Amino acid sequence: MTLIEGHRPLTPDASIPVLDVDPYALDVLLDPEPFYSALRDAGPVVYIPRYQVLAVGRYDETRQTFSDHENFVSSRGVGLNDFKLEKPWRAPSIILEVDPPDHTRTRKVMSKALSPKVVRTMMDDFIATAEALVDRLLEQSEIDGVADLAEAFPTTVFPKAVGMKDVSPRHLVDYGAIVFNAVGPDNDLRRHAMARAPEVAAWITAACARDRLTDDGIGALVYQAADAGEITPEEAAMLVRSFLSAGVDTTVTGIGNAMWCLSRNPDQWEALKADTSLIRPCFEEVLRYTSPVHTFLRTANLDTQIAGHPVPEGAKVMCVLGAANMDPAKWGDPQAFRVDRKPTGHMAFGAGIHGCVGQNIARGELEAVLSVMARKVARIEPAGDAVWRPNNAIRALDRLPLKLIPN
Ligand code: OVM
Repeated sequence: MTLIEGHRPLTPDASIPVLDVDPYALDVLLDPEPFYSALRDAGPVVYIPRYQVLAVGRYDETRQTFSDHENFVSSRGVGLNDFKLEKPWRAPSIILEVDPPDHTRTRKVMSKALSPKVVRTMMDDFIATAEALVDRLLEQSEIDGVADLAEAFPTTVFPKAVGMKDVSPRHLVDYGAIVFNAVGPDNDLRRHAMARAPEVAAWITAACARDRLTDDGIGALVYQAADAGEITPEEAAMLVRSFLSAGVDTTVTGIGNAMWCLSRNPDQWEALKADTSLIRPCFEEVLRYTSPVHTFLRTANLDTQIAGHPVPEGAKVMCVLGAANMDPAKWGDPQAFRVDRKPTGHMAFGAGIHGCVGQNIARGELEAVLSVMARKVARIEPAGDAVWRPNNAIRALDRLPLKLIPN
């Protein structure tokens, strides 16, 4: 059988509407909103011939499909490749690309290592790092919100929280981009990522070894779970790899996107400064409004249905989280960025048993950055056009020229 993008060819049920777009075309990745609305308008589930996949983008069906881990599994990969039919580019993640019961055991270890209690012990360092960084940035006439702030902050605090002895910000940021581009089709973005993968992945693998980690970080907590017999030492190394896969590029993107939202909506920055209880709700709104992880897929593991339409075993389903987060049927006025919206139920961290296990640490990082900035920065002004950096799964900025005006 000839595979299509590493999965089985799909003949969709005749009742399913066809949407003839390339969701991974550069112009779509750079400006996804028209695709999001076309996807929602076409139906509750659509067929995309270009990749022979189904796709969901309405809030209800996206949430439903994404949470239904029995019918729509992760163990066959969360990208276009079906791991049952094609060898994945790296050993599968033992928390992301796995189903219960295997998932349950590893998830428990990661949940404990990333618990609110553990994140509280990191907050003093997050705040001190944000203060030093923002003080430095306030002395500059112009900054790049991406390199100077969004990348600088997580690549300082996160490796320290993990307990990494060797840190290479470039390898960490690049590995994230590789991992997320890898879930897309065999396009230029994925090919460029794969060309760099051997070198960057080797660096990452070496950095996950127990003797490369201090004994007081969340990396050590994972190895302690191996000492306690909850996982094997090999599994501990794989779970540390998951920290480094999902913990850097995502928070870099969250901070960059927050700066984009707040620099383009000065009234919302004013509102935040006037009421700092809005800092956490503001970050949730940034996540809803920009969906840093815009798309993940699932694989139907048996003949099933979406919104009453038949879905055959082996079908890949694109779950377009960015479209669900902009569904007017759910949000009323999704195009408005409002720091007081409190968008409970947004899909930016996913949903169900695979919902982001690092969300507490992500919120902690953003709280540190935004609370320090709210104290020290009067205005965040655009100093040029924002440039997006296309990625098959991440909606991130490449450049964001800003001027920070001190209080
Ligand atoms: C992992 C992982 C977890 C979440 C996201 C992700 C594709 C990777 O465990 O490696 O990015």
